Amino acid sequence: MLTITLNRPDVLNAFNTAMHEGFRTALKEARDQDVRAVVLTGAGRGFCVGQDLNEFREGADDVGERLRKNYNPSVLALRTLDKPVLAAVNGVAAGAGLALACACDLRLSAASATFVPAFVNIGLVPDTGATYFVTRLLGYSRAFEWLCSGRRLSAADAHAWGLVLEVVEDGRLAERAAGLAATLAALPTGAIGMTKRLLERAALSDLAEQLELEAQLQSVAVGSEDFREGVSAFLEKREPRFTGR
Ligand code: T3D
Repeated sequence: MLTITLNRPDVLNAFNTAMHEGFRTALKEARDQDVRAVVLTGAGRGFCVGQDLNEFREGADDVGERLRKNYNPSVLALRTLDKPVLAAVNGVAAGAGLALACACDLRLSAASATFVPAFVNIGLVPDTGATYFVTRLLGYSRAFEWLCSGRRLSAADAHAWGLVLEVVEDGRLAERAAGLAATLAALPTGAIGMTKRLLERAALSDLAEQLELEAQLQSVAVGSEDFREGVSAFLEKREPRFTGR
């Protein structure tokens, strides 16, 4: 299991150039086959508040290019990791930080954490995939209301909306996230990665295409050591020991 900690606590882990570089490096490490689950969290009292607005003091240069160069490759790298990815939202998640939390497969939230779209509050449109992820997680109507109001959502409300899986007492978030990540890491990682691909395609495919992709990926899964182990364990009436191979 790998924990990626966004670490600029003085500014609630807002992204500057150095943090983009560190995040890219960590996401490369996360691709290692021996890493079977990833936790994304923040240092200090925030999760991540997106772009460091101090970088706009001198005016905004080509923001589209900055997104293409920094946020977009990272969110694609995060979203396409073929293993479970868990956001442990320890504090406020805003702007691109909210989008990154939503790009993860699951979200655990500290009780005091909050969720703020933020973009509209400074006259921007949502980016870093926020429109893609929030619409898929919440549906159009809630996505529209929330992204266009920019209002702060409590952890309890985020849970009621289905945005977060669990709300955890503040001091226990890291422990709970590590426990859940360990459980996820013990699953047949190849099958989990392919399930992610299928879920991603499901919103875009017609039934015939989806059935075909399921058949293709099942042929891959059936060739794995984890499939052999799963069947053996079932027949021998014991717990399986999956290796992710
Ligand atoms: O060019 C590109 O790359 C474009 C990409 C854009 C992607 C984006 O993410 S755009 C959205 C950027 N983010 C925001 O607009 C969020 C701005 N922050 C806030 O609205 C609030 O701070 C929060 C709702 C997130 C949290 O509120 P609160 O009351 O819990 O904390 P606070 O007191 O406002 O903030 C604490 C400190 O963090 C404070 O510094 P100080 O006064 O203690 O020295 C604050 O200035 C700093 N901070 C918070 N957000 C940012 C930030 N500093 C720099 N950049 C921030 N985004």
